[in-house]
Amino acid sequence: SQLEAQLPLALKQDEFEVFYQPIINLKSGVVKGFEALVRWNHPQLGRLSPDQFIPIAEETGLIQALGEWVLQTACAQMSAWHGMVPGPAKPSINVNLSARQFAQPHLLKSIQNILHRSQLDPAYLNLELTESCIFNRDQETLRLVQQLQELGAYIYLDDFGVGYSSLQYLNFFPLNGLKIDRSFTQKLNCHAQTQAIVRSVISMAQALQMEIVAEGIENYQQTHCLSTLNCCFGQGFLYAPPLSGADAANLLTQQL
Ligand code: G
Ligand code: G
Ligand code: MN
Ligand code: NA
Repeated sequence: SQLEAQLPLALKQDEFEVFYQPIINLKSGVVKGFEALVRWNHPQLGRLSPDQFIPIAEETGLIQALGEWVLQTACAQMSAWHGMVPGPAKPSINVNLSARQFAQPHLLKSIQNILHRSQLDPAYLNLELTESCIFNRDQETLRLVQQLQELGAYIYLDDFGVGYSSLQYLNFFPLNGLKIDRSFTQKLNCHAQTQAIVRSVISMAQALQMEIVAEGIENYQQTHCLSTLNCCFGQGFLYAPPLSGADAANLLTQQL
């Protein structure tokens, strides 16, 4: 396809941009951190969403270079923001890793280098994996998860609830957090069954000492419901869409 052919040059020509969606403490309203979400500012087609090019980048192998660029950009940005945030309440950065990226042999070394270059304290880096990243419940994959944690980073399972054997992953991998998929958040108000499922997911995550972030919060009823269910953190259009770096920095500054 046309996009496939343009992707490598787009990276060289700096056409990608990282946006930052705030992750909010639902009780206090304070920004806990941001999820980094990449966009492609295409010279003819305008701003493209990752759904339009991440799958292509995965197929062609460019995801390796693009993924490293996103990680480097997001870590350097957060490191710079930490410079302007006084005190211990520093925001964290969540970065998505695709399956192919996770499978590449130099991932650990590459993240180590990025942390070193950006001078970001690894305790503020959360890596969001999908089930497809950790589909193989084998010793090699387990070791990689542990090594990333030994670097000081935290491992989150993204889109929780939309896969098909999630509980097996929780049992096998020492995960630090769960992101509850927005399809659950969106049904919370009107659907008692969804509430029951989310309630049990949250109590299970708490028992496993995992942090929980609800995705796709669009109204206060959902926030209220999540708070009642002891979900501490969330993100969604109610609070903010993914923001440009400049807008995210403004939000942080206002909060000081
Ligand atoms: O915000 P939104 O439309 O931008 O994101 C759509 C999807 O693309 C989400 O599922 C998100 O996890 C994924 N995504 C966004 N940025 C990245 C990225 O840098 N790397 C990977 N692998 N996926 C991303
Ligand atoms: O990693 P992941 O797929 O979960 O990335 C989040 C995606 O969800 C991005 O595409 C982002 O733009 C989108 N998003 C963020 N907040 C909301 C929301 O409140 N409602 C909806 N429908 N989508 C959201
Ligand atoms: Mn995500
Ligand atoms: Na998600």
